[in-house]
Amino acid sequence: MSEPYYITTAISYPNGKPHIGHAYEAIAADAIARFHRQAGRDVRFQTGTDEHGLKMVQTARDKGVEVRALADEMSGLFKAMCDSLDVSYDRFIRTTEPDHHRASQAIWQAMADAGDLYLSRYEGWYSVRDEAYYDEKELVDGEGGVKLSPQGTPVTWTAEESWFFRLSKYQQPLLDHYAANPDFIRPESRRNEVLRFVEGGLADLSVSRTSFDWGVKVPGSDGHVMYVWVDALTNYLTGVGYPDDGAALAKYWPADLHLIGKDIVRFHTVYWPAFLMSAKLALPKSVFGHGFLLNRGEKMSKSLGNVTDPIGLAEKFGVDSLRYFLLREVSFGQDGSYSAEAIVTRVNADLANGLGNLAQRCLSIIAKTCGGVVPADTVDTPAPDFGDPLGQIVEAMRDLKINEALEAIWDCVRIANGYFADMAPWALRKTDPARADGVLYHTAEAIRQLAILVRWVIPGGADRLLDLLGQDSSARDFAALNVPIIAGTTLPAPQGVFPRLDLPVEADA
Ligand code: ME8
Repeated sequence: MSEPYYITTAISYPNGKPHIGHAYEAIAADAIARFHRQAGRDVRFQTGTDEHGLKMVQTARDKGVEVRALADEMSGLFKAMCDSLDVSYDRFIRTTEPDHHRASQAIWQAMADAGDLYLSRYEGWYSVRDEAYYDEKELVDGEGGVKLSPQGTPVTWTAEESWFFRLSKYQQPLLDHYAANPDFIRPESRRNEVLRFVEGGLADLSVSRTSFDWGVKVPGSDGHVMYVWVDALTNYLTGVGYPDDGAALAKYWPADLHLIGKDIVRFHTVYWPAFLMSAKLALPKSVFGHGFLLNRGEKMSKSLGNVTDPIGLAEKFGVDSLRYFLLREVSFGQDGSYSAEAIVTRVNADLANGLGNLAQRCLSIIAKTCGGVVPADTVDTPAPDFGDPLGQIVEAMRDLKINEALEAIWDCVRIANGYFADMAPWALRKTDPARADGVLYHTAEAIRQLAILVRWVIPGGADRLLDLLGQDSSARDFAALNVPIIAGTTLPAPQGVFPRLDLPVEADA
C-alpha cells in the first residue's frame, strides 16, 4: 500500500463570492496534492466552506435572506470555483453537514472529559470580520479614535455567559512542541511570530456563544453554540472519519499539511494543537501560512472595487494559464501581485513560446515527415541532457518552494528548445534523415518528460500534450519518467496546446 498523505486548505467563509485569494489557496493545495499523487502517495485532499458564526448571521441579516440559504448559495459558488479550476479535492466539506456536527460535539466532549472546559462570563473585544477575540493590548486606534483589531477590522465589546477552554494550560506544551518539531509552523517568519505570541502568555479562550444560535450546539448546555473556530478547525477531523471511522482516521490522521493564509496562522498553530492535545489526538505534521495576493500591489477590498472573480480570470486567460502564473510568479510563502499584463507576459513567454511552441514544431514535423509515427533513433543521436529535474523538484517541494520547482522544469524547457534549434531536424531531413529522426525521437521524449514533470501544476495542458504523444493515461506519474516513448507509436494530428494570449482591450483583471 502506498503511503497516505492528507492535505487540507482553510475552509472559506461563504458570506460572499469566492475571490482570487481563495482560488490561489485552492490551486496551490491542488498542485501539492497532485504532486504527491504523481509521486505515488495515497492522497486525501479536503477543502470546503466554514458556514457558522456571527459573520454569516450578520451578512444574511443585511441581505434579508435566511442564513442557511446564504450558505447554500455561496458554498455552491466555492465548489463551482474549485471544479472549474481543476481542483481535485476528495471531499468538499460544509460545516453544516450532520457528520461535522457530530465530530465537533465529540471533540468538545473529549476536551470536557479532560477537564479543560469551564463555564464563566466573557467580557472583551470581538471582531466579527475576523471571528476573533482580541486582548485590549492588541488593539490599534483607527480614524476618529475607533478601536480596530491588529488586522484593521472593527471590534465590538461583547459580554455574555460562555464556556472557556483552558488554553493557558497549554502554553508550555505548545512551546515544547514547536521546539521539537521545527516544521510544524512554516515558513520561518510565521513560526517566529507564533513563538513570540505564545511566549507572551496565553489567556483562556471563550469557546461558546449565547447571543445567537447559528452554530454547532454545545452538548448538554442549552443556549450555547460553539465558537465558530472550534467547529471550523474540527472539519479537518470530520473529513477523515472522526469520531466513528477509526480505520480512516488511523490512515489519514494526523494531517500532513494544513495549507492556510498568513492571517489565520494563530488559530491553526495555537488553538488547534491545544484542542487536539486536550482531546488526546495527534497534531498535524505541518501548517504552512502562504502569503496574500494583491491586485497590482494593492490589497483587494470591496470598497476599492478591485476584488477579482477568479472564474472570470480563468475564462479570460485559461485555467492552466492562471494556475501556472500564480504558482510560478509568486514566491510561495510571500505576498504576490497579479495583473492582466503580468499574466499575459508570463504565460506567453513560458507556456506559449517555451513549452507550447516546442511541442507544436516537433509534432508537426513528425506529422509531416514521419507520417505521424514516432521515428526511431537508429544512429545514436545525442539527446538533450536534463540532469535530474525530478530530484530538484522533490528537493524544492520539501519546503513547498513551488516556484523553484517550476524554475527547475523551465531550465529543462530551455535546454530542450536549445537542442531542437541547434540540431535543426528540418535541415537534417535533407542531409542526414536518420539523424533527423533521432532528433525528433529525443525531442518527443523530452516533451513527454516535461509534460509529466509539470502535470501537477497544469494538468489540463500536460494531459493534452501526453495525448498528442500517444501516452496512456496510466503512464503519467513520475515513475513513468523512466519508461521512454516507444518508436513506432502512432500519434494523433498535432494541435496547439498553449495558445498565445492577447492583453484584453480593457486591462480590467
Ligand atoms: O479565514 N490572498 O475564511 P476566509 C491569499 N473560514 N489568500 C487569501 C486572501 C488573499 N488576498 N484572502 C483570504 C477563513 N485568503 C476561515 C478559515 S479554516 C478552519 C477557517 C485566504 O474565507 C485566507 O488566508 O476568510 C484563508 O486561508 C482562506 O483564504 C479562506 O479565508
